[in-house]
Amino acid sequence: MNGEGGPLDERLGRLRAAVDAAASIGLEAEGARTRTVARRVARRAGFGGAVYVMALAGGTGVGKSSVLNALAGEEVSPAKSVRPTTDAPVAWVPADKRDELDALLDWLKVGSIVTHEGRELDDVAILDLPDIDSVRVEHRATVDALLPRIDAVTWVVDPEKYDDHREHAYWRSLVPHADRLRFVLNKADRLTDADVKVVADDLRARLIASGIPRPEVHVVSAVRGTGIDGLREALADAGHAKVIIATKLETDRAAAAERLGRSVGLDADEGYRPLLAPEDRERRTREAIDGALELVDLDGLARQVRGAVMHRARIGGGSFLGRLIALGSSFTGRRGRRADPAAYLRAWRSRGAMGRVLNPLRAAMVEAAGGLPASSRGRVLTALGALSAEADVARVIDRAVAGAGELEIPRSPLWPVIGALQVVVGAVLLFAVAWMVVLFVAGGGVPVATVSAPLLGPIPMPLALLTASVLISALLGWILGLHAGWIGRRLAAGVGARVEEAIREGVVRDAFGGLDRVEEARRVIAAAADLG
Ligand SMILES: Nc1nc2c(ncn2[C@@H]2O[C@H](COP(=O)(O)OP(=O)(O)OP(=O)(O)O)[C@@H](O)[C@H]2O)c(=O)[nH]1
Ligand SMILES: [Mg+2]
Repeated sequence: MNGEGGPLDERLGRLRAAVDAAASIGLEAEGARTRTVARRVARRAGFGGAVYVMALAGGTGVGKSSVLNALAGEEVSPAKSVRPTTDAPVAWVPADKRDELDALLDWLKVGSIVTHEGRELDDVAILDLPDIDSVRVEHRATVDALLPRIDAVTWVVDPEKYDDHREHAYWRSLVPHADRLRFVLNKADRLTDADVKVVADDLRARLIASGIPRPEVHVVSAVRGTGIDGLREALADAGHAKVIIATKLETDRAAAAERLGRSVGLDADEGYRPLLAPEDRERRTREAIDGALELVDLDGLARQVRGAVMHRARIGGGSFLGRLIALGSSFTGRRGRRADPAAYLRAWRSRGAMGRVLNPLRAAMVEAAGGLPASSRGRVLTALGALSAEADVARVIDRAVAGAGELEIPRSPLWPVIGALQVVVGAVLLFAVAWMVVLFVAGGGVPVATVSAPLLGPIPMPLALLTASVLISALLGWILGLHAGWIGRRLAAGVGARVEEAIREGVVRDAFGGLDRVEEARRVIAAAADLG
């Protein structure tokens, strides 16, 4: 049983994978229905293909049993005028295939088996079924359970009974199997030749209206035997049993795959198409990432990092006053606001509404779900993550910022050197101040050395020292600031890039991950439905 999509086993394997894929995105019921078909097809294929099963089906009293008896030339299944007559399926099978048919007939729950020696119909097991329309509703249940397992159907009608809404419903359900479906208009003996033509044409028209494009109609009379030879020949010439079975099973498999495909918005005519066009997906992702980055505020983060580095530099290498201010800021909490990257990142929620991330994400989900049938939309939306979107986004951002702000603020060996110089300069400054105080107290009685500065002339030594130490301290502070600023910027750039990358990755992988999972499931289903 090879077909376009490889051996049946392989095609069924893809169908089973599609069932799992459907279940993984919340479409368990659709998957279960498909699995039932896959099992049935595999089971039937397992019984082998030497003999195909053809069932005579139709309303009560149309002459199903009579047609079988006429084909057999003996009474296989009692035909009576009381209705309904046949309560359980009866099989008429070639005697030499009887044994190998045992398991198959058992699966079909056919207990009543009559064998024949005829050569003509040696690759078909003909089943006479109970009716589909009598007061015995269990008859109909029997037929409904059996029909999907049958390889070919011959639908029997009589001149009185061929326009029943129940029959039409059956015909429509058999449309995919039209190639293995034929019709018998029985009791032709009750009509004039002219009426036979009228009724047969009318029946054909109704069948075409039911979706069967070229119905094969046999006009017979079971009691008179007219048309029976033609029907027997047609059945004998129906083709190889193997082919009939294979095409039946393939039809079932393909229909099940296509139906599953429709539940995830796949159209057999269009082929595979993602729910969300890649460019829309990209745009929504970009919007969500931008929104998340706004909340995280990379510029603010950079300021915090630079502030933290500056703080550390001041403590290590600041002037006396600078260190005092830095230490003071640690205690007053000012540093927490201006130089604590970790706390700043953790507080991302305070910087705006999550809608900036959620809205594009939700829009993407709604756009994607727009391509789904209403019956599965809700469940697939859940699989897309619609219900957990807010929590997912919060988790993505929390995870992206977690730890990123716990920085090891680098210490430069330059800072303690500057710090030591600041101590020396500070000491000189103190010395100069003290000297000036002494001079002041002495009231001019003490001679004082001077240094001569260009343009300014002689300057008292303490004043010169004071000025120089203030200038040098400022210069050292400036160098410290420059250096710390440089380190801070580098550090901030690194942290910013890491956080940005983590946000990007988190949004793409986690927030939009539902779309990936649903799309992956759809691809598996598309492969099963040969939509590659
Ligand atoms: N006139 C005429 N009567 C027929 C013909 N075929 C069957 N009958 C009669 O129709 C009645 C019902 O025939 P069955 O063969 O039992 O019909 P059935 O479709 O098997 O009916 P159920 O088993 O109840 O579903 C019997 O009385 C038959 O004799 C026919 O070609 N011409
Ligand atoms: Mg019958």
